[in-house]
Amino acid sequence: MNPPLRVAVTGAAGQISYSLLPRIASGAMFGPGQRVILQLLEVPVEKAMKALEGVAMELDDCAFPLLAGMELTDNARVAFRDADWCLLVGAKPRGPGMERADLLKDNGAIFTAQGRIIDEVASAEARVAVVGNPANTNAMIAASTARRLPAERFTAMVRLDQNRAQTMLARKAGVDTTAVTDIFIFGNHSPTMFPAFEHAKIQGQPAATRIPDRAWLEGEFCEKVGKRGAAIIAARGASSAASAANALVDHVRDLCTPGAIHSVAVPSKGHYGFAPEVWAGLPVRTTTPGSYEILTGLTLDAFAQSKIAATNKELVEERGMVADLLG
Ligand code: NAX
Repeated sequence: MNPPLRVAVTGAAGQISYSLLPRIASGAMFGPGQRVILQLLEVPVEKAMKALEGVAMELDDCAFPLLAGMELTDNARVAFRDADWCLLVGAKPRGPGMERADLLKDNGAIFTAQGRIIDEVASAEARVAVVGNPANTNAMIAASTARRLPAERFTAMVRLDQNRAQTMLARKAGVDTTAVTDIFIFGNHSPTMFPAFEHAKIQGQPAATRIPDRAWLEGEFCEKVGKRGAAIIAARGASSAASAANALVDHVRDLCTPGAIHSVAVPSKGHYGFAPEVWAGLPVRTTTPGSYEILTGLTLDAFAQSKIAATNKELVEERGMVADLLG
């Protein structure tokens, strides 16, 4: 058997992690033959650390065969030491009356510090996946501090948006979700992101052929994918957790699976009209485990270009708001 992978998870006592950690420990993320050591980071607050102890007790009580160890800590250096994967879930939530710029700055400070420490102490092969919002910009900030690890190793999650779009297309066409492929998310993990339906396929045919309702695709579909997070909060009284954890499992598993084609927020390098220095959701193909190439050559009509321009504008604005934090 391979040596255990060290997986650092921040925000480990939060609601996403509560759904995520059992999935990692059960083998859903790295496969049924791969043991894992969980390195769990929380804030240095008694309540949070106590809650983390409770989570660890539950993981113990699952007797997962693949769980080779756990470390519970409020020290980022301990959490990220020799980590193969760093899953950055913890972030400061937006409080009442808080401006977006303040949220960006507060989280920017967290991700500057964590990016720097990851770069110093994580495995030379470390990969980073950011979930904590604003995820794209947080990934960019963390990557900007790194001197040893290449920027491409820092990704942010747009997979929840992809999964939401996949199910919505399947429902509309009356098919199983597995019949829907190649639905890619472009841009920011925010209501501006664009689910690019024109490349999507349903049972191998263009989605627009199977769903000939262009007004629905451009209107309700895009809007509902973008605002799904708010709809969950309105219904559940809390933000998406199980589906976010599931999306992170998909994000990492597909990044470990050569040939997988999926949406990931990565440094755009100017593809598809995005500013070169922002982290944008883009279609990628995994090349070797943990590495990917951006899929190029997809055509974008005027509608798609206008949607991409809007989400790129937001990413560029976010970058401007944290310019002083970039390393
Ligand atoms: P919770 O508030 O339940 O948990 C967050 C946890 O992070 C808390 O336990 C907190 O103590 C901890 N934390 C805060 N700062 C930390 C730090 N510097 N180091 C370590 N731990 C820290 O939030 P939860 O529902 O789990 O959501 C976590 C993040 O995911 C939020 O930023 C949320 O906005 C974001 N989301 C991102 C999604 C995406 O698709 N990219 C979707 C779901 C979710 O909204």
